[in-house]
Amino acid sequence: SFKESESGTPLAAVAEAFEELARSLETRSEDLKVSAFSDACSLVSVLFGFLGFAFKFAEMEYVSKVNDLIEASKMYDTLNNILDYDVEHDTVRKQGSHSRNLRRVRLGLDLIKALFERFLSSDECSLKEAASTAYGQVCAPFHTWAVRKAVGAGMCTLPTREQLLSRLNETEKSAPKEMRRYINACIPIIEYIDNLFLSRKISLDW
Ligand code: 1PZ
Repeated sequence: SFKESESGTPLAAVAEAFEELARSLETRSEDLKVSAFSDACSLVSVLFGFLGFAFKFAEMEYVSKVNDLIEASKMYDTLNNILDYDVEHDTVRKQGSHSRNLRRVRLGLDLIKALFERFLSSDECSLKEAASTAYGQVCAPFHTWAVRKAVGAGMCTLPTREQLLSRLNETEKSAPKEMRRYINACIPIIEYIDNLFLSRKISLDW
């Protein structure tokens, strides 16, 4: 269950966590630690609770990938170490590998970023529209037909924009600020993760 941070809302807590991660990347220009990264990612899963029962499966899928990275943090210090291991063993794209799960979690972060961007682009935009567009852009290209169909059906069960905001303890006035904080913090983090693959000549078309 969600523990309220001093800043109050779940969205603010998520924004805070990713800002801290982005800062560690920027100021110490350090390799991202597996533990710091997976901790921030696990915080995101609180948002699923506000989307309703149909997204239980998406939540389990996301959480299992994040938990795998938390598990990996016991053996690997940095995300670079994970990639090094999988490159050496030719398991980067192998189902269940830490590198593959990192790639999946990164898609989840990007999905939320795209959703917030849609959400901010106009207050006419319903949650269902915003989520469908974001999913189509970010995740659908990498998902099977069956998964895309299931997600499409689930979209119809999403709460309304107003319901979501009220469940998140936000308003049309307060939410945009937190969403922007998350979007801005995520940009360098997503870029950093993509570079872990690209710098090793691994394409991102999977
Ligand atoms: C607020 C967000 C509303 C938008 C809702 C969009 C729902 C996305 C539903 C994703 C369903 C994932 C179904 C399973 C997909 C798997 O086939 C793939 C590949 O797994 P592998 O073969 O590597 O084991 N798994 C994924 O792509 C992981 C997807 C994680 C994305 C979760 C969304 C995170 C959104 C968080 C919202 C709070």
